[in-house]
Amino acid sequence: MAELEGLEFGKSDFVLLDEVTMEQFMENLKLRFEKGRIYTYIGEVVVSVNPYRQMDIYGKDTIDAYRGRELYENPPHLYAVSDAAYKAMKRRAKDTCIVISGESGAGKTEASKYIMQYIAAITNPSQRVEVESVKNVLLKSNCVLEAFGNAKTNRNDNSSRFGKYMDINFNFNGEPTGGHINNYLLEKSRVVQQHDGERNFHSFYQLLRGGSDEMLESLHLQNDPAAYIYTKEGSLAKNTSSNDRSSHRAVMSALEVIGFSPEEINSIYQILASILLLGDVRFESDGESVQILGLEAVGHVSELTATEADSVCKSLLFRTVATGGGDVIEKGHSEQDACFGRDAFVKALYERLFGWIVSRINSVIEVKDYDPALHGKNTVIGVLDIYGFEIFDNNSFEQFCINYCNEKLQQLFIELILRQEQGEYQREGITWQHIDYFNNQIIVDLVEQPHKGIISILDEACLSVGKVTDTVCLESMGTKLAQHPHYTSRKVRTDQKHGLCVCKHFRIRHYAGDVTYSIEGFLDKNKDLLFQDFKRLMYNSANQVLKEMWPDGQLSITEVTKRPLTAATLFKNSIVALVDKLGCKEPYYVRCIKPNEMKSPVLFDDARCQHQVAYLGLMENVMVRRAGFAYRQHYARVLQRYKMTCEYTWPNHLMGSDREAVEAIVTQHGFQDDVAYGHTKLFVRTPRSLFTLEQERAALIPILVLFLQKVWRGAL
Ligand code: AOV
Ligand code: MG
Repeated sequence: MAELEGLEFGKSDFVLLDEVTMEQFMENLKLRFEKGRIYTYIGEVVVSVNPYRQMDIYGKDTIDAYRGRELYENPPHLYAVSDAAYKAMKRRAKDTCIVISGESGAGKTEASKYIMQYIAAITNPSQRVEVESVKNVLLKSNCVLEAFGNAKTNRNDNSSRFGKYMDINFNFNGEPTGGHINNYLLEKSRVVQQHDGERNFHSFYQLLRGGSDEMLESLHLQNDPAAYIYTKEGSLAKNTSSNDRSSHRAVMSALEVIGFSPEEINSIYQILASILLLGDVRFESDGESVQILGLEAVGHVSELTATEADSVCKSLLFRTVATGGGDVIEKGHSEQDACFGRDAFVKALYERLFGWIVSRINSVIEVKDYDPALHGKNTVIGVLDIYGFEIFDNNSFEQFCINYCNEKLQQLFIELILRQEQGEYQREGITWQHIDYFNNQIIVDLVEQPHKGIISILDEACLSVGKVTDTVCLESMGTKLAQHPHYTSRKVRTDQKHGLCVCKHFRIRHYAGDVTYSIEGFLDKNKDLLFQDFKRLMYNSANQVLKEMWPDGQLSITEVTKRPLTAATLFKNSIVALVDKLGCKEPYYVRCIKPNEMKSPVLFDDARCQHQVAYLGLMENVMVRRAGFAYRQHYARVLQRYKMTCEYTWPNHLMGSDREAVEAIVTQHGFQDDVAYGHTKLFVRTPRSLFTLEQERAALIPILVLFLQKVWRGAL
């Protein structure tokens, strides 16, 4: 309830709209944004609009105001849902999760950081050292993960290019005892190529701009991103250099605090340097064989990776293959294959580095020696911050995966919101009416169904023996999915004279809008082929950290027979597991909205916002909340708040139970037809009734204050 905010700030809960129309919804959202009220509820769901400016609402005072309070006691805030999730976890020993969704740049990562800061601030009042250190690592890990997993895109200057799900574990006292981070599909293609106006991962620029002369010299690097192919394009981005410098210091110190050893930190930067240097290695063919141009760089790479220079050259130029007869031969690459091999190697180096950093952080925060018999149930709050829905000018395999992931999360939202409502009514013994949603299951099926879905068709093409090209695969998708209402293949005329048409694109009608994907590169990215020679090269490194990242390099070529799962299938499996994990927790939702494309703090682009409200299903969310009962509250709470409005309950009621006392209040105000009595809670159908009570209470407060003043002065 909006008791702490005047009506000039609009309605603090969309459920309180006079009518549930898109017009009223948007009017309220806009008004609140313009008044600097970036959070609004739909029941327990927080709708957040990115303010694109620093807000003074995250300080210690605010944290204190929200600590331990109920949702409606304060203006809407991330802190209120964080507290609700924390209370559910602590009081009822429930595993909970906070799912943050919204498109790229809508504010998910920032929200996840505020949520974690809040949880850190309200726990461990006794400042126990081991708890403080867990909290510290959890908070510091953000800085490291963002450096290595985020990049400037055209949508967001600090876009997460990986998905993150973080579990925070608590003991029976509600103190954090540890945690675990799961990361999802890092967009590794960015290491070798970036779109116009975008950058590589922050880590490269931070190193090149922030590393000391001594450090750069030892890594054989120059302090200029423009000097390297992989960072050249992104080096032009404005206003980034000073950030890069200060971030480098922050990352170095975070790595230390987390507990990375100096050798480990050194290895991380040696890998980054090797990647930059490998980018500058060229190949030249004289028609017979292929040579390396840039042998100096190769020498540096071999030094930095603690491998033999000859072996590095060999891995770049040849691949070892097992013949049918069991012989092993070395096959020289074509120039094109050598480039392909190098890029795959560089991408894998970065991906494994990232994965290793995550697992290293996990090893520090992992809950050790927890004995439930001794310490009580170990409960969890999960925070999900995963890449948002993306539509770019050119959409590729990565966007396909990211958008599929968002379909799955939308599916979960639908299921949980309905399930939660239904569950609550059932528990409280109340009948309710069903509301229809647009169910996006049909799109989820289009992507993931066995044998028929897009991923299956891609996998089939990747596993077939003959060389299937992207376009052939697309033809096959076009045929198999022709009848699907959410799928179209787009033909492009390539030969005007003969009228030849070739399919290059396909379009999926996603729940959030139509996205046209370019098929080019899909099969390669899905196959994700990396020549075994590179794996062996790294496994044989004298650097233990590097070796640890490449355990599969120990297999000899004759042992490598099984085809690895494709990238899309691995991703699908990880998302299915994620959804299962979230599904069995009590969910809290933050739905983020991006107000404009210009990163402006004052612009509210009506059309863009309305589109997001529509596809996030927020209107339906309000309707479900209202069709059932807009408000529900424990009897004791209702009584405490409104007892002054009823002669039978003020100052104390003499009825048998709180429920009977609440019935007396409701009857006195004449809205008994608008409520239902649950086993433990009062359910109110329309906001109007609640308003009546609120108004009456507000009118009585000055009288009450006068009354109390008189009592204090001894006048009564
Ligand atoms: P995202 O996580 O949703 O996008 P971010 O959380 O990175 O989006 O937000 C993008 C930018 O918006 C941030 O870098 C801030 O400048 C600004 N911003 C967001 N929330 C706030 C806030 N509460 N207060 C002030 N500024 C904010 V992506 O990771 O691209 O899907 O993959
Ligand atoms: Mg993000």
